[in-house]
Amino acid sequence: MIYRRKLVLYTILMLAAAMVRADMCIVAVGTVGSNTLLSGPLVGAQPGDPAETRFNVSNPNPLGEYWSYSVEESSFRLQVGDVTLYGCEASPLLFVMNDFGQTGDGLFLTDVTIETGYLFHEHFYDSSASVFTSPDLTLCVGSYPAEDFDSSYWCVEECWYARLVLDLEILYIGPPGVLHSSSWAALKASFR
Ligand SMILES: [Ca+2]
Repeated sequence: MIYRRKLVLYTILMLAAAMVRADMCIVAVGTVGSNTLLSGPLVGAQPGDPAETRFNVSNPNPLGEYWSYSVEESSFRLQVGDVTLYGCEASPLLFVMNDFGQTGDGLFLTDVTIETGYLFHEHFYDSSASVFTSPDLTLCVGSYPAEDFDSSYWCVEECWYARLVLDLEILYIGPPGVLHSSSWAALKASFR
């Protein structure tokens, strides 16, 4: 029964992914680990506060084991506790790698300018190269718990000594229309 539910959900996700092949959504869910920010809307965030980032990507650029995607600025959302920041600047690129140099799998977004000049970073890396089977995000649809990555850097930075560090609980990759908040519980329960 559980297997059947997984299969049905996976099939739905894959069909949805195929329909919007160039458009995928990355959602990271976790909590605040530490906060040394000095100013701005997230200065009051406390360790343990719930955190979530999401953004849509498009325009995959295949570069072998290392693909880049354009992040859609208007889709970017960072939520920490009861504070939500929307949008980012300068068309950042998300990089996804699979078996890159035969050393690992990962997802990398770096130096993204968001509200009030904060810089946002999101790196999740698996040195065993077993978490992804392709740098094509449409082939990576699913949910990935923090344990799947042995290195993470997910934070909001104000300067080199002032940053809000986020601890990942689970990463979702899927079509934007599927990854809305009401489906997270079902996804989490079904995939893992
Ligand atoms: Ca791999």
